Amino acid sequence: MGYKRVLTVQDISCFGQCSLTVALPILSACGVETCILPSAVLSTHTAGFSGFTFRDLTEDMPKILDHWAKEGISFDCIYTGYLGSITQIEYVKRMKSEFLRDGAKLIVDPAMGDNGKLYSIFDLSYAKEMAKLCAVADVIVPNITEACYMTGLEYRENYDEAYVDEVLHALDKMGAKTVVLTGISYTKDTTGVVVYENGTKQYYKHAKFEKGCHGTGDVYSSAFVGAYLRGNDLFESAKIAADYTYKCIANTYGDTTHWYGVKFETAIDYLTERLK
Ligand code: PXL
Repeated sequence: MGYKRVLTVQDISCFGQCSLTVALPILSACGVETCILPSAVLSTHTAGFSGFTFRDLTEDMPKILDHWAKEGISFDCIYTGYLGSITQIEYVKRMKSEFLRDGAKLIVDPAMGDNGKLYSIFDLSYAKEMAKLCAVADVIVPNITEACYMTGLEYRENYDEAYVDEVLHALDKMGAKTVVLTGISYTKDTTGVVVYENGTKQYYKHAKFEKGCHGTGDVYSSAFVGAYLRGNDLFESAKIAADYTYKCIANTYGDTTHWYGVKFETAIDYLTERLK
């Protein structure tokens, strides 16, 4: 497969182990050249902290893109996460048309909500625009909350396979042909990921911790993109990312002082070993 170059676009939460402070080290550990475009700089992430600062970097984006265009810079993959504004969604579309090499992929984690709610800075109009971006992406990595906000489907906490089929059908109708749907749990003790590709679906499940941890969506997506760029197929990449994320949670669980993120560094050796 050779040495790949990825651009990841998401925020810098200076404290809190999410978005770029997770994606950059994980992708680098996967052996992928990792370029970044910060969407915003926050003092902390927004889930559980109050009074955080938020520097929106929307205005810098076109200038950075203009410079890259002049330099002839291009990527094997663009992977987007938490964006700072609706305008940035438009800039990601520009990135797709100008900076992807032949055969390169746009992978979008819509990163805007969890547990049936949008994160504090987002609203329905953002979700609507995100749906349009997901419609033109090669692969999307939503959770059920994000899928529901994008498709207008009712969010359910408890569901069966028929409901997940409905979600996949709605995403397909929206234009998303390849979906890695995370956090799919049919029993109290298990959770997993559904990979939907060319109209068929595969499910990988593993043991579930009683409580969710913050930042696991970003850990999962980063490991998924890293494994995929290392030449694994979609389902194998989804499994590697699930097993890695599980270990990160296991290494954090029970430490009540570490409520804001997961200790993803403690399992990096497991991830690199899996990719050998
Ligand atoms: O992990 C998703 C995420 C990323 N960035 C910021 C966040 C969150 C989730 O709350 O607040 C700033």
